[in-house]
Amino acid sequence: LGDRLRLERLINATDKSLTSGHDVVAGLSKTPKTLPAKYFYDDLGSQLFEQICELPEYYLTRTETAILQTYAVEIAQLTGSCELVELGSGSATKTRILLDAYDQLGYPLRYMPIDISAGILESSAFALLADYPTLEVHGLVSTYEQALQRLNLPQLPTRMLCFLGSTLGNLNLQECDLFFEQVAGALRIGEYFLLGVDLKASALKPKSLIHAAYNDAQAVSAAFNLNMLSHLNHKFDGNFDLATFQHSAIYNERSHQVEMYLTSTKAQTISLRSLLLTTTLQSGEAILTEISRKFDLQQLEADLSHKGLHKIRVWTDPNQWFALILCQL
Ligand code: AVI
Repeated sequence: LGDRLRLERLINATDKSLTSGHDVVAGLSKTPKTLPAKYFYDDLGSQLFEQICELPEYYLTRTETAILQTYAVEIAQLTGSCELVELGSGSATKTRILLDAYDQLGYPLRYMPIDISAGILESSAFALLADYPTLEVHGLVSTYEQALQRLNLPQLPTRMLCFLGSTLGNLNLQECDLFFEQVAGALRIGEYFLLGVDLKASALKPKSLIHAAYNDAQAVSAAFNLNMLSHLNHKFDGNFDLATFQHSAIYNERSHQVEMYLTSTKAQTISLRSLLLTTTLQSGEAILTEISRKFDLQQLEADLSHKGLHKIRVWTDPNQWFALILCQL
């Protein structure tokens, strides 16, 4: 495989500070308390997320996959030959649909997966190289911010930056605004941005559907949510007792977002020793661990175009649950 694979770590896994933990301290010092969603994704968390994607209730992945399967060749025809750069590549299952389309049109296959979890990045890169004999992979173990700064370097081929799975929904309004700016800053004129987003509840999309996706019968979502605490325990020498927290997720109709919480079932004191942080929780006190925003297409297109990312085409499923937007800088 040698010359077809390059993996670079912009973050060091043995270094206990994915960040300084400053964001954890800030979130737990607020009322109500919050924790940053990126701490879901240690290797186990990434695996649990892959399991979520296969749950019957989690319609997002299969709906986006179906849209990609239907339109990948059209996407490849619109962009022409380009390198695929993917933020939050995970297992890269959906990427294969795009690679197949570019391959079918006879374009060379280049892929730059970017993920915060080294384990999943490596295993997905090996699997792709085995299945695509001409593919070249240059992976980055990195946060989105680091990677986008890094992409802002002169490179030869045209690139299409892919951000699939509605991960955009996990950013709040300000973060989203900044993210679009960073994307626009990382791309050169004429390059592409392919964005997959989950849409708001509507006549064709009951709220109960969205609710069930985050409250599955097998409780994988609950395990995923709780795993953040064990990740924080390892990373910051913490003493969260997972048995004293309960998962919940609600669809907030006013803000069109799912809110995921971990609620303490008793009054307790938590410490994260390497952060020198001690905090108390009341019985019944909830920590917000994630928002998952659901989008209005017109609003989103306006926000993108405001940052110079102009819509080329939009594709949805027949029920308009999910959308793929191709933009060009
Ligand atoms: C990664 N992200 C798009 C998922 C979502 O649906 O917001 C994370 C997730 N949280 C709970 N289930 C899945």
